[in-house]
Amino acid sequence: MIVPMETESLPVDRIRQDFPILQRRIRGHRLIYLDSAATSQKPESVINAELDAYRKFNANVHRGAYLIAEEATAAYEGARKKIARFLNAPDPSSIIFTRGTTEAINLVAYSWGWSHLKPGDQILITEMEHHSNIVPWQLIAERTGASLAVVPILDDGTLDLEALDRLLTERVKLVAVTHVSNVLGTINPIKEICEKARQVGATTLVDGAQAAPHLSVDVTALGCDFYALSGHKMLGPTGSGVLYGRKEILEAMPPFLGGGEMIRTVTFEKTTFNDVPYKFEAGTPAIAQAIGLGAAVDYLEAVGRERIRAHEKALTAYALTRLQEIPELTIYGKAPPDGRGGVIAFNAGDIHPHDLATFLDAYGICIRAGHHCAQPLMRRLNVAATARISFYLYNDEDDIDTCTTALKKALEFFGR
Ligand code: C6P
Repeated sequence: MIVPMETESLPVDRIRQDFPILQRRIRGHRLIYLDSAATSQKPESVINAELDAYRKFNANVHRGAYLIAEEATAAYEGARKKIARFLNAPDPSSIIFTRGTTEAINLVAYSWGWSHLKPGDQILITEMEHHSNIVPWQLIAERTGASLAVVPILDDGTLDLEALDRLLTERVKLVAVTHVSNVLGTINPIKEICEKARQVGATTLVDGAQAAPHLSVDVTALGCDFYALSGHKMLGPTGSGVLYGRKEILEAMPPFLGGGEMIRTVTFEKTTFNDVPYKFEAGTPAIAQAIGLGAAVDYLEAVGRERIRAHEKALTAYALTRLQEIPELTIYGKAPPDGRGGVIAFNAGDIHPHDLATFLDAYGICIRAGHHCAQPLMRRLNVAATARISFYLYNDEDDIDTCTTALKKALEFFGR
């Protein structure tokens, strides 16, 4: 890993050398990856950590009575400790490995939601949620008789906090809110929302899919009950993710999936369950992926999360300035760079975002186009889809310049 610590600014050229895929050329062009909100690229150290898990100590965890099984268990549990430290969770046992944010939220919905919600209760979400933080709650509401209430957004793409105050009544048993919007980039005031939720006795779940990779997340300071994240968006392998839960709440929750590992004793009459976090990790977990995620945490910490955040904030400000040079573009979300993550969604007149993405692909530029799994938000913005660029520690102003130039060419090409 080549990450000098002596400079304040990120040495992007050197960081790029750690990412094998960024050495690729696409149709004769340097690969410019502007879709990290969908999934991030992986540094060599993460790829090697996962490979090593298979090459050197591949065995099941918590079971084997031989050396490589002990090594696999130590590496897997070591990754859990790293993530607990990364999130400032009080205890590694409050960290549950999942396949990603979606599975983490579903775990809470089916375990906590199903056992706690009843007719008349409300689940408060927001208009900017990803489908992962909408659909599981709808499914649980149907089963329990609870209902969904939705905090609207304002025209600038921030949450309507006055509406939140009005909606946050004693009927609300759960507030489930995204930390950073995957479309608008808005960073929500999670600490304040959790504080307000606590005052009415509501439990809180934060969808951290777009926040944990980019911000210094401290679950203790935020005061949330649950925090969900996706490892693959923070340099880790696909199939890795985390649910942080406050230990007292996790201990009181019924299991989600049943099977091996999550039990203490099983008879045909009755099963008793393992301690947390194992109670929620039924079956053989994604061992190599969790170990890879531990290596991703090492990498992010070596670079420094404050530095990454400062870099992305500056890059977002620069990108907004460059994109605003193109009068045909409509940019969605007007939070200032201080209050937004490195995500910019836009449309170029009536050019379909998929056409735009295909045009940019010819220049080796990867952007996302579509509804971004946020159809209710698309409806609020009055669009079917948008184009979206998103940044990470391996992007720089050159990427933005090349993308801006290609967008201008696209407008010419499509005759706008
Ligand atoms: N958003 C995007 O391109 P999974 O798929 O479980 O790793 O993450 C789901 C998820 C949950 N919440 C938010 C805020 C997200 O952005 C995502 C994933 C990707 O925006 C894929 S749709």
